[in-house]
Amino acid sequence: MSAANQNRRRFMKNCASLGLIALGGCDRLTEQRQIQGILGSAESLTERVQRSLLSSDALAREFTEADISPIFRANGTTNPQSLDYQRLAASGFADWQLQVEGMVERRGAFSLADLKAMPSRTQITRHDCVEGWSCIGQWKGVRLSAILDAVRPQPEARYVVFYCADKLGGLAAESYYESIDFLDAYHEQTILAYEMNGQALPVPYGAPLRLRVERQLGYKMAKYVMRIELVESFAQIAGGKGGFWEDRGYEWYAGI
Ligand SMILES: Nc1nc2c(c(=O)[nH]1)N[C@H]1C(S)=C(S)[C@@H](COP(=O)(O)O)O[C@H]1N2
Ligand SMILES: [Mo]
Repeated sequence: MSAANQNRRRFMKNCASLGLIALGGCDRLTEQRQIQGILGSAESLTERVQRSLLSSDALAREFTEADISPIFRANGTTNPQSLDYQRLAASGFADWQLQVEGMVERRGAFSLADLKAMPSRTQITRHDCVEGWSCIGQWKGVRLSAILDAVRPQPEARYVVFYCADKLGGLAAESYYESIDFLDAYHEQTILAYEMNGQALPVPYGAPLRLRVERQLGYKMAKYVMRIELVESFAQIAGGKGGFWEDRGYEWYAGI
């Protein structure tokens, strides 16, 4: 599918979720040459459409327990190979700590027990992978906003970067990483999950801690999060595009 078609498809999906299809607005819009040009060229169209039309606190759809997928597909890395990770996993992550640093007033290091004592949220949501499959699961985790409140972002900080324990299939020298902006970071459904379907988060799904940022595609949801850094720009990190897959051509804003 061409980039223009992909953008158009995503635009239509956005319109559907905004209820615009019923008004015929999207079809008519996309028939106009000028608009098609914009759809084809502007990578950040989705971001601009969503950010201008949706309120920043709009919730992703939530489901019921009956909707939970009997088998949730595990994708990408399913068991990080590094000795450090293997050692942490062997002791049930008792010695693991989440490091939070960068543009913060007060650096933080949080054990799993620390995180579990902080404000949490439980949600049943649909995970959409860019490869075209979806699964519904229940996630419980610490609200990212609670972590940010604890470390106090400096005023210049613009992005939250998540560094993971895995190097995806030996594909790259650098570890998997992702980034989101503060609109998503403070969103009610943005959590660092330590439980899935009522149990401690299993290794294939990102133990001990994985990001859920429910209004975006699966590749944003960093698993095996070890360290968080607050930055003003991600231009100097790895390939400079804000994420492992972004450095390989995926869009940074993966809104659905
Ligand atoms: N650290 C890490 N996070 C990752 C990946 C990965 O390979 N490594 N894959 C991403 C992709 S493409 C998807 S679809 C989801 C898969 O999450 P799941 O295994 O819980 O289905 O994790 C995302 N986060
Ligand atoms: Mo994915």
